[in-house]
Amino acid sequence: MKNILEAPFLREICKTASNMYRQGWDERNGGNISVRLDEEQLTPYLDVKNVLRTIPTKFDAEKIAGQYYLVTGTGKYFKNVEDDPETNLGIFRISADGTEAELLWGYKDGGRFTSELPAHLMSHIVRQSIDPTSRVIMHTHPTYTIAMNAVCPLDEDEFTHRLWQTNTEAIVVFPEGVGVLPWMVCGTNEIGIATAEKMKEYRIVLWTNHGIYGAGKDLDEAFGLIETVEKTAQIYMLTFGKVQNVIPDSGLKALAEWFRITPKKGILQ
Ligand code: 2HA
Ligand code: ZN
Repeated sequence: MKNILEAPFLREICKTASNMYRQGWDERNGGNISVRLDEEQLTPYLDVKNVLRTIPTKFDAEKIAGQYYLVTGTGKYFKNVEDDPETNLGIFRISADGTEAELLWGYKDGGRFTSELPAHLMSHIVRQSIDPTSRVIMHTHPTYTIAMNAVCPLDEDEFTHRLWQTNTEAIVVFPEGVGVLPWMVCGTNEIGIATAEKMKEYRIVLWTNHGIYGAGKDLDEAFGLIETVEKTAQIYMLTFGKVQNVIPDSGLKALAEWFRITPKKGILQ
């Protein structure tokens, strides 16, 4: 067997967690990441028949039975993932009936997957059904996005419009807009269901007064989406109350035409 610590998927999640920590988005145990893996990616490193232990998923994940996931651990700090992946991360398969995670590697201290697993797996189910190449769900606490959400109406078209008006690349990177959930208790199946419902339309979902969810085909894409929202929100907050120039709707339409993208209907006049 090859050394799993050298597997590209592990190196990449370690680098991503460190990078997110350095952005200041993942204080303490804030944030969580899940990556869908293929059996063929794992077999050079692991005996996938060797289940270390099973952990109840506490919701019905039957739609993704048999799938493999690499997921950050509950209570674990992004700051520490790179130095000790085997304690801070786990790899498991969803059992045939969808009620258990069959642990194959990681959570070495007896730990378990993130408390936000329902929101992650329910979002994976939705995003895969829209785009079979979708593999990553990322949750984090980006400072300026949370600040902007606090000073804007919860209306997602209004929020999306303000982002698009602030930064030229915003409409190009997320033409479908940004979903916004009202404040809810985190870690519950309810917030998981609400997040997944938004994921039918959006790859980015804000949790009011909490953080953001991003979906992508790989870690770079999910990170890049969140990074673009955060950069835009930073500009919004730095200029809040003193704005002289925003991109007019005619300009946003011209961008959409030039980049051949279809912005969400009903936002531009
Ligand atoms: O895992 O971010 O939403 C810590 C969190 C919970
Ligand atoms: Zn959170």
